[in-house]
Amino acid sequence: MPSDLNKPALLTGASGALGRVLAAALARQGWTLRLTDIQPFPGPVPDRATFEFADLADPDASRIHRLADGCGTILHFGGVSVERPFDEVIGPNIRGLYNIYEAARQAKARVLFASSNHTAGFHRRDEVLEVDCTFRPDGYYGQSKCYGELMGELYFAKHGVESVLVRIGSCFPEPTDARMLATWLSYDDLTSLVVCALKAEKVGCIKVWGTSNNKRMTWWEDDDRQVIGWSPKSSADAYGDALAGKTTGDPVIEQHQGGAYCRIDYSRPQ
Ligand code: 15L
Repeated sequence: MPSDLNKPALLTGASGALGRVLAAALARQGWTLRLTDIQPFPGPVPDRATFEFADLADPDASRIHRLADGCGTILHFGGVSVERPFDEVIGPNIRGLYNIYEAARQAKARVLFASSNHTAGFHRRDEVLEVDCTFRPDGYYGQSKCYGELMGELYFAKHGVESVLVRIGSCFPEPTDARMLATWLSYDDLTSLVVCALKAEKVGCIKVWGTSNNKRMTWWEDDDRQVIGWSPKSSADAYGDALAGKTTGDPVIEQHQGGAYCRIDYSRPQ
């Protein structure tokens, strides 16, 4: 199911931080976009894009299905994007994921799923992980991203729906603490990754670590980026001297890759 470059791409979570970055950058590059979110799109909708409200968690998924109809790719950035109580996560990230994959199946579209490093957050920082490492979610949010990756595997095995499952590290304008020397993903590298996923002829179901070319601190290696020809250009290394000492002093946070997410509601005796 190669992604058809002449078809629009559906971007969920378009009003969120990464959605806004992608909507602007992809529109600038000439991609035709359908944007959707449960929140209004802040500011003017870019050229070649349309915006429509949708609730991912709505059991009546007809709106999502209609939005996906005719699209070559669904860029799925919608849903809860930080650790939250279970009841807040389940609708958008579990039911919503099902709605997105059913929409992709009907539209014969590829999915790029914005997964997260929090699928593996309870791995220790002295480990270097391959992308097929054991899931060790650090909360309900991370666990919902594990579910999302498994959904991608299921829909490829059973229906041939292709997925690029991107384990995003920390995608912000610049790294701001020591952890991000390993986890930072620049906006430019995020955009180039998405464009590679849109353009690739055939992807199957692949997993990619979403981090820039960070060499000073590396926790993640051996993924499937060569399938889409992605090669990140930015690096957190230049921030190393300024940020290396910017830590919290909390062992639960500093020993685990997921950082502060591991600490939320942590109740093991220490
Ligand atoms: C994520 O998955 C979040 O969406 C983002 O807000 C950051 O917290 C990031 O992980 C991170 O680990 O830094």
